[in-house]
Amino acid sequence: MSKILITSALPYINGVKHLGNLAGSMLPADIYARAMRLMGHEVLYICATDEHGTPAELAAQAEGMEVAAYCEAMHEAQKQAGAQFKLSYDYFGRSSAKSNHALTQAFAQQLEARGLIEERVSRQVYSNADGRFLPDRYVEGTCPSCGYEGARGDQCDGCGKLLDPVDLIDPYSAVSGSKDVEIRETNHLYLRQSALSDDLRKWVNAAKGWPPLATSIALKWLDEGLRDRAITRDLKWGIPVTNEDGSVRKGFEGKVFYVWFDAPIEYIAATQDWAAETGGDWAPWWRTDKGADEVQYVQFMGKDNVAFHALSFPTTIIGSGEPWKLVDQLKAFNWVTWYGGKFSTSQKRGVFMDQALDIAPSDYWRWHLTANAPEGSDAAFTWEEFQSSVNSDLANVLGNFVNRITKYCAGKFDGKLPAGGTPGEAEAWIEAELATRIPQLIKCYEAREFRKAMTETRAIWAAGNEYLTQAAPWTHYKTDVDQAAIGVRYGLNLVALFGIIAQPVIPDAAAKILDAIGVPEDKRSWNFGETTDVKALLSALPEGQAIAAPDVLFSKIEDTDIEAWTERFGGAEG
Ligand code: B3M
Ligand code: ZN
Repeated sequence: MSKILITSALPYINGVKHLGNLAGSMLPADIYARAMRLMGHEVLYICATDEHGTPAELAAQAEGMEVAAYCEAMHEAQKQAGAQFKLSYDYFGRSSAKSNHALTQAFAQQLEARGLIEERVSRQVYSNADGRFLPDRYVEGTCPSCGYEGARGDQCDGCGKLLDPVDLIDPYSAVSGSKDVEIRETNHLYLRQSALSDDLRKWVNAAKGWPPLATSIALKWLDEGLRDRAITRDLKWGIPVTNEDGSVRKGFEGKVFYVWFDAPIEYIAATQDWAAETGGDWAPWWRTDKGADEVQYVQFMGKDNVAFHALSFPTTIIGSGEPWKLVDQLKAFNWVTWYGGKFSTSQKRGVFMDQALDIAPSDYWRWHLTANAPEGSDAAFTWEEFQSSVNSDLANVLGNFVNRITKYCAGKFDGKLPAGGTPGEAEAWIEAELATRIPQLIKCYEAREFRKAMTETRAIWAAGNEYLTQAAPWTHYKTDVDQAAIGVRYGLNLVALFGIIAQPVIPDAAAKILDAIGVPEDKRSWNFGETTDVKALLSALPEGQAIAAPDVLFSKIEDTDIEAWTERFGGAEG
């Protein structure tokens, strides 16, 4: 048994997330957390809303709300959406929490004491109309290089060049459109990432169990040469820059830490808040001087977040010189696309977490998005494939199996698990099948290979159907009830096993199945493993046990549903 710390990238506060965000961070983290708990590990799964930065201020403004009130409301909305998707966070915190203020300020002071933070003057675009400095991508203008007129401050979409917004010709504010902008000098704190690049490279090269996607992104940044980066911004909403006595640093009135500096620190701060709320102890999860060396720390995120987790946050941790825990495994995902294109709120393309549950139960989404996880490459969501995952995998392969055998037991064996019969060829076949497949399934989960884990899960369910075809209790019943009994008994034990292995991905349906056939809570864990005792698994249910047929587990998605959803959320031709 080990201690496993799991975090998923913190969903940004400006709205409930779309299915692509869910599929590339929170959902796989949840499934992994559930699987590891079932295997008996001590798991702590931490997430939070990421609440600072300009987009939060602008989103609040657009809603006509104070930013603090807006964040509070959106935090609640995201928390609720997570609960409805059955995301089993041990704690869902907020990066605006007091704990994160204190910890972020302490890290910055420690980094400065170690000579890794420097105050520098930079030139930035200030918008008089908006009354704010404009972050790079909120300045637009004409590209100095190619003359493209709608170039963004950070990059030109015309020629692809990386830009400095102060070089744009005829710059204007992308917030208000105002041309009343000027260049002002402003002081910021810079984190000297470059000073740590050798340490970081060593650490990345030594990392084990990262997918190639994560390692290659980290090395690409290192190869290009890490640049020192400003970790403060001219903004009101965020974590103030303070001295050790808590007073605001001179010249940093009206400035706060950059959102990407404080957001990963929230992983730790949220753990502190979890401890305060539950009476737990946070230090053994995060301090290597307090036992965190024993912890396996796994992070989940989309590919655009890799650089921040593989380089920036480790700079903070390593640079502090303090015994903080670094990530062990960084699981990165590609994008889920909407028919190959982008999800877009404004163009009504794509489904957001709250809307998704209006149209189908969370299990359906969880299954589909995991079976098609964007692991090796981007994965396109289409209604047609969603329909086929639900109808064939869930309804036909799993649902029918459970239905068929529980109903048959009710009809012919009085709803009780029958005794009698001698195992034969069909039983030997399914035993052999499971003896190879179950250890494979466990390995997929341990390796965080989600698509493969789903393929294996489906293959195990399908093997159950194949077993029933071979055993054919309905044929034997007329001539040899004992022979039929063994098929039903094995069949029902397979139902139990199918429910047990389904728990991480479709927790609601799994609970329904296990309740219906009376598998007690303490017999639902995964204490099979390398040494799977298949015979024991297939005789786990006591003879005579009352068996009920569960209510409809999965209802099929009709073509008319697909038409209606395409109309509402967009589809192929969008
Ligand atoms: N909030 C994800 C994003 O908005 C970002 C993750 C933070 S993890 C510390 O792209
Ligand atoms: Zn250009």
